[in-house]
Amino acid sequence: MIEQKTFNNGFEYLEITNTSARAKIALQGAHLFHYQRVDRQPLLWLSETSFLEAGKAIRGGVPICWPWFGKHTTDRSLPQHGFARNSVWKLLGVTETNADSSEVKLQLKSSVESIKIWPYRFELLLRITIAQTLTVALTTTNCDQHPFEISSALHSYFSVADIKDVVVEGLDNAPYFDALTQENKTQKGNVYISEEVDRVYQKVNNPLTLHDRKRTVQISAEGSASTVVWNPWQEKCARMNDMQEDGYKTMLCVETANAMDDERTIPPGEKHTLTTIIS
Ligand code: TA6
Repeated sequence: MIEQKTFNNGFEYLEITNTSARAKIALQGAHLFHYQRVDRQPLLWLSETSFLEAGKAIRGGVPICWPWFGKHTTDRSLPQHGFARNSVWKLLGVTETNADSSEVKLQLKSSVESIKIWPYRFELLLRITIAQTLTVALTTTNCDQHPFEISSALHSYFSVADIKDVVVEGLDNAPYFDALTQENKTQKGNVYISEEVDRVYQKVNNPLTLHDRKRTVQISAEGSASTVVWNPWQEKCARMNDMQEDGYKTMLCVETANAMDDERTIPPGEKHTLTTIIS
């Protein structure tokens, strides 16, 4: 079942329910901000103080970072992580393949406004499959006469019982850029979080496993060779106006990306799909 709902301030979202799970997707940013299997705790973390209003990115769920990841390389006045997550997408439709699986399709096309920011014609299609497994697939189509380069991320916020107990397995020996020290390093063993972490891992070509006291989550990717791991920790969290003071204790971002060395160039008329599969 799918229902179109609105918060009191007019912020529109979709609520999808089937025999597997319940999910909520804001039309702004095609932003999945809730996914919960019928027999489980919510999979995705959502800040208790997140904005849920036009023009402000939701703090949590799966933000779509596109057509650039991080700060814009030349124009700092442009929004961090691109404009897709602050744009209102169009619902193309929902396919209920069967009782336990629903596929929601949303579209964002280039516009006069977008071309002022990023001078290319494009079409974005997001397919979110709500089932026992959560799949988010972002397809970029180059509708322009010129090739363009994108960096992007499905910036997933995972809900965890206690960040101190979390282990991320599968990044052993992966090179990464440490955004905090601006240094290139190599991961040794599993990833543990006991301070602010902001890392872009490269050469990631295997599923990752997030071990949490509550559960184990497998994160697989297609069309991606980079993964971002982020936790703001205490000080940065306290400075964020859309994150509760102790929010860092119960979340971890593990983001399926095309970031830094994994940026993608798309020729005219061609497509690229970035997919994260979470089970
Ligand atoms: O994915 C990690 C990161 O790039 C961090 O540097 C931090 O800025 C985070 O994204 C959140 O960014 P946002 O623009 O959503 O506040």
